[in-house]
Amino acid sequence: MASRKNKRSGQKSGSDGNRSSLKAQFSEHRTYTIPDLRLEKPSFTIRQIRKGDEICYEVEGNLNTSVPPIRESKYLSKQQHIEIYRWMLLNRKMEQALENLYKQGKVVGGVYFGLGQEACSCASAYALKKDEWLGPLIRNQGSLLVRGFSPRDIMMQYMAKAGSPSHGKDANTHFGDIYVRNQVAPISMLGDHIPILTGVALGARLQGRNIACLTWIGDGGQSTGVTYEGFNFAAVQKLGLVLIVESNLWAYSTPTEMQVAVRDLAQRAAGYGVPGIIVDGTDPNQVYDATHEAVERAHRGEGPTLIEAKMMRMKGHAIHDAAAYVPQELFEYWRKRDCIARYEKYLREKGWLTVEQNKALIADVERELEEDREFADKSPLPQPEEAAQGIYCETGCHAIPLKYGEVKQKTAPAAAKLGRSEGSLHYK
Ligand SMILES: Cc1ncc(C[n+]2csc(CCOP(=O)(O)OP(=O)(O)O)c2C)c(N)n1
Ligand SMILES: [Mg+2]
Repeated sequence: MASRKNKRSGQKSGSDGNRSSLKAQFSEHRTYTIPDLRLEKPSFTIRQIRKGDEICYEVEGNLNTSVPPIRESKYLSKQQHIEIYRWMLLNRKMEQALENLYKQGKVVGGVYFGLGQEACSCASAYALKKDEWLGPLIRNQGSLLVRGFSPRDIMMQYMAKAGSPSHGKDANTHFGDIYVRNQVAPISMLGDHIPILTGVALGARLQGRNIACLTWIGDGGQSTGVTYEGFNFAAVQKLGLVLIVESNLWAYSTPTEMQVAVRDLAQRAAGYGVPGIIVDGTDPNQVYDATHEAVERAHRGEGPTLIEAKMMRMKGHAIHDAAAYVPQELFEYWRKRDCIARYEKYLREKGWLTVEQNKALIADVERELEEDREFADKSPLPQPEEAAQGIYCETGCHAIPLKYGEVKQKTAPAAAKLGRSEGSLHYK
């Protein structure tokens, strides 16, 4: 190798200078900080073992630590705390109602649960402004509620009723609303929402607005190619994507340890050159504050943020999966960290929710759900001839109205022109 001067260190590199040049480069390495808002950092891992002919998992580490408190929010008012608590309750109780409907044979297809993840779904969607966009995953049913769909919409959709958002043509949460609620319909392909929401943010920028677009991805889904491609594009173009990685320890029956080499999924933010942050996904205040700050960053045109929400999927992949592969003590550990029970306790200790007020709030949620369940149950199935309606392009159905105004520029400004602000990347 020809000997040449190392630009940074001014030292000679080449056959005799390789070692010193490497040393010089390493000493110049930047370290990258991922803020971690958690008040507890669980110290255990899941290991695969063989018992005779069976493959199973065991937990290694300490599961007997005390439950962390809820962190104070820097931004939420008392009223907003109560609202988030109510959304989480509605989310959980609606899923319980869906489970019952399934067991009564009234659901078409499966039921997917966000049990234990309600704080992540509800508090993040709550941080979005009304005219901004979201693209939920199948477990983010809470975000649909926050966004203005009613439990009856969701129950009718699961029962494939004529009056459901997709008029009985698709199941579970495969529906959206691009006109009023600015919600891109979920599909099952993992990661595909990321380039789509990036595209929505680009569309808004072409119309002169820097908006936040919120979407979620699982620990498993974060490893797909489309996740990387979509997020990288958002990073380069400084588009306001807010990506919440739902780090819930399992991708179907695969523990996170067995499909990624990084310890924290937020570390991947460094590879995109964007800020990453870790929150306790069972703490609504942490989820809200981190999402709120990411939304503000999006408004300033500074680009995407990656938020890792650590929690646990408290049921199987879907209703057909008993999750027998999950060590029972993991469920016990996370049950003690339940987002709703802890938030209720937090609100009571703050003096913001008395026992009576809580009872009244629960009764109100149950009344709403019962009314909606009855309405959904009694509503008709579609007529056979409706099956072919609204499927193919009808006149005007491709005309998508501009949301934010006329297109102001033909091409998005390159990241370089916008200026890189390394200060916001938590480099030390
Ligand atoms: C591209 C793609 N690959 C595989 C699947 C099948 N699949 C659906 S969900 C899932 C596991 C997802 O795990 P994770 O991303 O951790 O999300 P979680 O279920 O934990 O919320 C798999 C493999 C799919 N829908 N799309
Ligand atoms: Mg997962």
